[in-house]
Amino acid sequence: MSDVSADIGKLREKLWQAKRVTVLTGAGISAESGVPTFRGEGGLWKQYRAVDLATPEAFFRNPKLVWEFYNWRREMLDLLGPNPGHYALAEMEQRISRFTLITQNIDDLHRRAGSRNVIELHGNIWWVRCTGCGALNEDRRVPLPALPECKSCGALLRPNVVWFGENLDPAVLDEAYEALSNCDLMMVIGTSGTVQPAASMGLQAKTAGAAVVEINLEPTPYSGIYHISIAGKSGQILPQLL
Ligand code: BJW
Ligand code: ZN
Repeated sequence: MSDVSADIGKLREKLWQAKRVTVLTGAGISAESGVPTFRGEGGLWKQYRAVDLATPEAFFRNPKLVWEFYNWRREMLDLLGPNPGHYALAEMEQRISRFTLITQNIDDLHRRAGSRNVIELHGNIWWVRCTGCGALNEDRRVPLPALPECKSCGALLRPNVVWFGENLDPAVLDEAYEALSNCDLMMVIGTSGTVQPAASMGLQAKTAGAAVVEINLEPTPYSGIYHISIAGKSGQILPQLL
């Protein structure tokens, strides 16, 4: 038996014995759906500069450019769907009484796969927020106008996502910390562990006493620190846990 299959066996045992499971996902879980990641090969931040597209300063300097970037991603996501990794996590939620899924992804693919207890740390690309009155609305139009406007006050809308230098919603963060501080098992899946505060969450769960297991195609700064690190594609590994 290879190390990977032995580790999958160990994880399977921990998963079905755990009373409370928390999962943190990143762009890697959606890679097998065809959604580009940020930092790997073909990653968005290899092609585009995050400071030009994913900061509040960039948006106020050139909202049209930032909206072009998000409209392009909305068009792409509209044509893509969840993969076996998303579906396996949705199935686990059905079978494990206390199961919380924390995601950094804005793509909505976990919900589309059937996950319900989802904490979206970085927001959701299908929601827009008014820069004037703050109104928050789901808006599935593809494409949106080049500079979409608020129906109530006419001000410019922005994607309801968290850019660099912006605070995460404190209520959302509280929910995430509650889930990771009180679980027996935390799975950290498809994230490079470079963006804070999400990057520290696995370690925080470990400090609080959870077994922490990473699933990633590549090693990350945390691979040697977590209890188990499984090298491989989440869409292939997660279904084997069911
Ligand atoms: C597979 C796979 C397969 C591939 N199967 N695996 C403390 C220290 C240092 C800096 C900071 C700090 N605290 C805050 C900061 C600043 C900043 C930060 O962390 N910077 C670092 C880069 C240094 N953080 C922030 O600004 C955050 N705000 C904040 O903390 O507020 C307080 C504050 C304010 C002001 C100053 C200081 C503090 C907000 C961060 C928001 C991040 N936003 C983005 C864009 C969201 C919208 C959008 O999508 O457009 O979120 S950036 C981007 O990175 C996106 C992602 O959610 C996030 C994480 O990326 P992720 O998911 O890890 O993807 P990748 O591509 O990096 O990795 C993919 C992984 O998958 C790889 O490992 C592959 O191997 C793997 N993989 N295929 C399994 N099939
Ligand atoms: Zn408004």
